[in-house]
Amino acid sequence: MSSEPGMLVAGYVRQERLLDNLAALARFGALPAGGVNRQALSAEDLAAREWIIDLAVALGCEVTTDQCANLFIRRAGLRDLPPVVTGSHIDTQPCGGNLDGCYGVMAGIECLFALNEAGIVTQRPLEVVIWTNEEGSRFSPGAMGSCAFVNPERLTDYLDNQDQDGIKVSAALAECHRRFAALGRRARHPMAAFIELHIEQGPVLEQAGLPLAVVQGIQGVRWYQIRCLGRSAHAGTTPMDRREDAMTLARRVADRIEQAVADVPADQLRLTFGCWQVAPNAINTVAGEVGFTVDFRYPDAAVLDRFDAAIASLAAGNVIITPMLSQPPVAFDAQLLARQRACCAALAIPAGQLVSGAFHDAMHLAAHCPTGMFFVPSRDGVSHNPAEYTDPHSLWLGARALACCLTELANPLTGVTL
Ligand code: HGY
Ligand code: MN
Ligand code: MN
Repeated sequence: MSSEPGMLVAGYVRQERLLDNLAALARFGALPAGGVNRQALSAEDLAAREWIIDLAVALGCEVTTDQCANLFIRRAGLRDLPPVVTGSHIDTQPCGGNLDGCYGVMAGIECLFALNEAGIVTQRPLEVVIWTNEEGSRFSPGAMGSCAFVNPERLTDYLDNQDQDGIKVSAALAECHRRFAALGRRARHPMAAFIELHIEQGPVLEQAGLPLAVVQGIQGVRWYQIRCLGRSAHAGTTPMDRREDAMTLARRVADRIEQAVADVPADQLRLTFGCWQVAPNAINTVAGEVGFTVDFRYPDAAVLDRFDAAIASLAAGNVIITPMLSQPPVAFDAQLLARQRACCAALAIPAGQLVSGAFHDAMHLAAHCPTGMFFVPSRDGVSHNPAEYTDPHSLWLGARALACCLTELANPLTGVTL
């Protein structure tokens, strides 16, 4: 075993234990045909949180929470310094895979196992964080927990947001806090560094034949809700020229949005109209109201700003536009990236580099402390789908790189400085 603490701890990362814990987590909200539905602050999410809290306590960690129900699993250090932090999310899409977010959390837990078995106590404390509601599929916006941690004043903007059953964020948070009333509360606290390990969710690493990537940053994102208003009417009796068909209007608005980004290179365009509501949604009634969401991603802030202007120009009396998420592109910390690359080299793990197409909690943490990410490949580039899969060896390599990095960063006395 290497004498270097980071290499030593990486040597105790065990693939089978990581896979077993990922499989155990996947049982919370498992869908009969495969995949998981464990949406933010749902019963399945709370049950999974309880299981992870028990695991963390058995590892000798202290678990605390905050106003947005983020969970902080803390392994004490020799000195009361700002912690080195890892983590991700365990909430999923309505029909998601077992790895998105969950891999980063369980690999962080695996690093705690490895540290205990290596008998290493780091100078800095280490924390594994479960950020609340990263997906944003139940409650908008996504990455709510990490945003509220870095910007505590933003939570009040979200408390009245509702899910499709009319349940408010405030009620779901209250339920979670009741369930875990015994947990101590943490407010926003300084962090020495945050590293998130995540699946790539795209095809780049698999095409390059690489098991790992040091992520350079995250492209920007815009989410909008568009409501198109018409008048419901009889499908059989109403002449076409007497209709105010909200679906016809919605299709026109969507076409205008596509035209607004017609100059974006096709291989870089990421425009999605993912969620639709039609009222009254009856085969023989002209739609009275049609709502749909817009998700646009791009790495260049100027293009994102032009998109905002194009969307704003579509507003009218019968077209109501509500911004839901606006996040600029993020570049990760250069010194941390160098440290990550050095760990990959020391472990002889071939590592590529890329900018993330998906957003992650790291996009908010980058405003709070030096932040970086590792990616492992996604088979066929598929994610947000039960077919989401990464080969076990890459999952193991990613956890080893994370363990090495966290240990080195948490031992400032070994000459590692950020
Ligand atoms: O939407 C995203 O990029 C993330 O996967 N929630
Ligand atoms: Mn994710
Ligand atoms: Mn996701």
